[in-house]
Amino acid sequence: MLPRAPAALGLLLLLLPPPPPGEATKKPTPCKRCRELVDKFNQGMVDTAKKNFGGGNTAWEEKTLSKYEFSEVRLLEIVEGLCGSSDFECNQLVEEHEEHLEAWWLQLKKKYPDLFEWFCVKTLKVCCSPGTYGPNCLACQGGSERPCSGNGLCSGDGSRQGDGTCQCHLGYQGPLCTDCTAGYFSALRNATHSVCTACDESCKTCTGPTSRDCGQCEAGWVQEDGACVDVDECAAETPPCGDTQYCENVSGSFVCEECDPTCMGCTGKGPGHCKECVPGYAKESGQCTDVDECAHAGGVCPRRNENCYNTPGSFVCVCPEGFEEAEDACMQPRPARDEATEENPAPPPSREDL
Ligand SMILES: *[C@@H]1O[C@H](CO)[C@@H](O)[C@H](O)[C@H]1NC(C)=O
Ligand SMILES: *[C@@H]1O[C@H](CO)[C@@H](O)[C@H](O)[C@H]1NC(C)=O
Ligand SMILES: [Ca+2]
Ligand SMILES: [Ca+2]
Repeated sequence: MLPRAPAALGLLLLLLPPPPPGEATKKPTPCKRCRELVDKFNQGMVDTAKKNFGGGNTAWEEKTLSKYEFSEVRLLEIVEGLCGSSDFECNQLVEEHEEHLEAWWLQLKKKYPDLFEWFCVKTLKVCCSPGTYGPNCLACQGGSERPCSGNGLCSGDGSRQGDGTCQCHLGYQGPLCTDCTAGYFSALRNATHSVCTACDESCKTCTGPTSRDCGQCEAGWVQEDGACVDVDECAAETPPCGDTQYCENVSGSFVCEECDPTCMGCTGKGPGHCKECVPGYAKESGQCTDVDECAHAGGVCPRRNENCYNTPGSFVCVCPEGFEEAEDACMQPRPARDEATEENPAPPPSREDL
């Protein structure tokens, strides 16, 4: 018997709230739960192996060490670390089967060193050995040694579920995942192995790795001198991009990018590739640059005394501070006068509405 553990577990289980009803729908399969438990158990064995009795090798220490190694004390330590305190399902599983775990630990470990095989497959019958599936643990398609020729996943592999059929990895197809899909070619094929390798990006189908091995070209490539070469879509008679965009030829395709905002039409990125400039800009050593209208001889501001400020793409005319705007000039300020008394004879505030 495990000292104290059952009582402690029972108390723990009583104190725990029942699992929320929603959990039931997405709970892990019994096999997955068993596998997790075994993983934790194996980890517990690793952790406790490092523990206690470091160094020294006197006869007494060796004797004590081997005593601990197979002891119920060590088993209890491992079992205590198996489940999180709020993991109801895990604690239930341990409680239900701790006699099994104890029997394996004390008597069967030598004969059945793989706890997963002994506990989850043979004893609880909730899992299958790797490479087998279904209620009776039948061999997967392609055999239990290398299911699906090593190129796919066997449905239900290692569980008591599934139908043993293959879900092939990318590039493979067929019941045993030995055939290559379009876009892949067979790089190796013998009685037991099949390797499919991706074609060059220019091929839709191929018999080898380069653009010269294409059967059909991929969209965006054309057959030329025995190879598939990229189409320059930008050179098409009707350009594929808009008036405010330029076209960039890329492998298998093309992209349209917006012109610089200073351009009216362009052939590439930035203000240096404009066809024409937008109003307010002019080409200056090949680049569309803001025109400094204020620098024009004679000035651009129509009114007398007016100040000119250059802005990107334009300019503004404003009267100097304190000047007053008139039809055709900025007027010098008149001498100051008492505006408050003339225009705002402020009445004393009424208190009645407070
Ligand atoms: C098939 O090819 C694999 C991978 O190269 C090789 O390991 C295996 O021995 C080959 N089997 C046969 C039967 O030739
Ligand atoms: C663009 O077009 C030319 C065809 O003139 C092609 O040879 C070239 O490789 C294409 N692709 C890229 C990414 O430049
Ligand atoms: Ca292209
Ligand atoms: Ca300007």
